[in-house]
Amino acid sequence: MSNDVLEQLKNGLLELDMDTAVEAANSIIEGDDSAAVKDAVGAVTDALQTVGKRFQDGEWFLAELVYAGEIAKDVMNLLSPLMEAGATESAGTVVVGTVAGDLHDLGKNIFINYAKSAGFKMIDLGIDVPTQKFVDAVKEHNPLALGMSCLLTSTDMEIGKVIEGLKKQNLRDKVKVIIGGAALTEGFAASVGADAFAPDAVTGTDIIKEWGVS
Ligand code: B1M
Repeated sequence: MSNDVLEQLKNGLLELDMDTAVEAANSIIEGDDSAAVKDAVGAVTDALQTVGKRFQDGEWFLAELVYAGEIAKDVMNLLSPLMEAGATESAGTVVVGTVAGDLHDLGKNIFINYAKSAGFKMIDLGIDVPTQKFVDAVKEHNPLALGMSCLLTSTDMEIGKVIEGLKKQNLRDKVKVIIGGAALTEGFAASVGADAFAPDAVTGTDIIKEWGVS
């Protein structure tokens, strides 16, 4: 795959040109190369960093943020089947969701796809997931790990609430907790009693792989 296609993909997002982005994603898919798909996911992530910066700086407004998110979602939906292509037997079950009040799901979905490709059975609770739904899913599925994604500083306290909810139901010792998303840090994870913070989906998958073998 040439760097031109990755540039085309990034430009599609940064120029809010859905056709260009989808065309680039399709030409990556035709190559049927999982390394190229990883590069493409990296290109989408880079472009979204720039989108976030433009929004933060007041250069772009909500409509542009929303449309860039839609383009990214369509592109990720095209790339996802190739990310899962390596999946074999189940390495364990992981329940994942985006915390209450938060509607961001692109990063969570990337983590889900990488973990699936490593053989994990992923139970996706979706976005805006209330505490009780996380706790009920842990009770129901008895997973190796519970994953929470959070991109807003205004919703990061939801993670502590879920961990407290697990404790109240005597479930905390039965499940590892991994968290990720732009609003979080390793220090935050330690402060709320999560077992790990994943700065990206690949690291997150490596962490749950370690838990799976220990
Ligand atoms: Co929003 N948004 N957004 N947004 N948005 C951010 C997060 C923001 C940083 C932009 C900014 O101002 N610079 C800012 C948050 C500021 C803050 O809280 N400090 C922000 C804001 C303010 C908002 C709104 C409040 C805007 C408004 O309405 N005024 C609103 C909130 C809505 C809500 O959730 N209640 C809002 C809405 C949206 C859209 C819906 C338009 C759209 C989301 C579309 C979607 O997800 N379907 C959107 C987008 C696209 C962004 C940015 C530009 C990109 C986010 C993204 O998808 N990044 C974002 C700017 C930024 O992040 N720099 C921004 C790419 C993605 C791959 O990265 O999710 O970090 P990320 O995931 C990474 C890792 O973090 C990790 O792996 C992924 C890949 O390696 N990871 C995990 C994530 N979760 C993980 C879980 C794991 C493991 C790893 O285990 C469980």
